[in-house]
Amino acid sequence: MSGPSVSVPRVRRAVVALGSNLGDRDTLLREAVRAVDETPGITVVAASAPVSSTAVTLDGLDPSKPTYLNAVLLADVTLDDDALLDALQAIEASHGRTRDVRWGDRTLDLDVVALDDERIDTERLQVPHPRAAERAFVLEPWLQLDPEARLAGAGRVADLASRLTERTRPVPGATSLLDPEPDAPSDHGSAHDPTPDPSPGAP
Ligand code: A4P
Ligand code: MG
Repeated sequence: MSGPSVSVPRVRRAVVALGSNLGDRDTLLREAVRAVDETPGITVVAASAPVSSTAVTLDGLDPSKPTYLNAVLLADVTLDDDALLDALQAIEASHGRTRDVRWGDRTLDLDVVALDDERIDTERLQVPHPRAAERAFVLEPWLQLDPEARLAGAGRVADLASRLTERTRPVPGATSLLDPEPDAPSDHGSAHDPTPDPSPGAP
């Protein structure tokens, strides 16, 4: 006779993209990484440093909009798809996220970029994220964490990033979002960077 069955939850590796262009962006991203890690069923294993990127709107790149900080985290997840999305949306909501305009300004966006090499296409969730392959602000911070990363159905992340004309910009002195917040006053808390936004494609 067999003993009681014990179900061990399957662990999936998630790639989650973070974005913020309103409020104290650096603090929002750091708090978001902590909140994701504190979620039962999610363990953050790595987080990139934030990078700066020009806002992409439905009309294209728009340097007149507040500049984004973007980052990527890697996490081990035992939640199912709906529970993962619910958890990320609850963290967005508790950090002031409102949904008014599609691709509009936001305090916090958390997108599932990849879940292992799965392809998911439901009403609520598309994975890989349908626009990840064309976004430097997703691919470049991901490459910080895993230079050999691959995106399901699209190939090497390094190859995808090298084909883009759009580039992100490093944030001076920025370190992994898992590191303690720097003590020194930072100038990257404001979405209006003191340095002018270079034209798209500028180094
Ligand atoms: N949804 C489907 N698939 C996913 C997924 N893989 N991850 C659904 C997360 N959500 C997913 O998302 C709308 C719906 O998408 C959700 O209800 C969920 O069921 P949302 O967060 O409410 O709205 P959104 O983020 O504006 O939508 P969307 O179309 O995913 O936006 P994108 O493509 O992520 O673009 N410019 C810069 N520089 N940096 C940015 O981070 N982000 C955006 C948002 C636009 N411009 C940007 C940036
Ligand atoms: Mg989103």
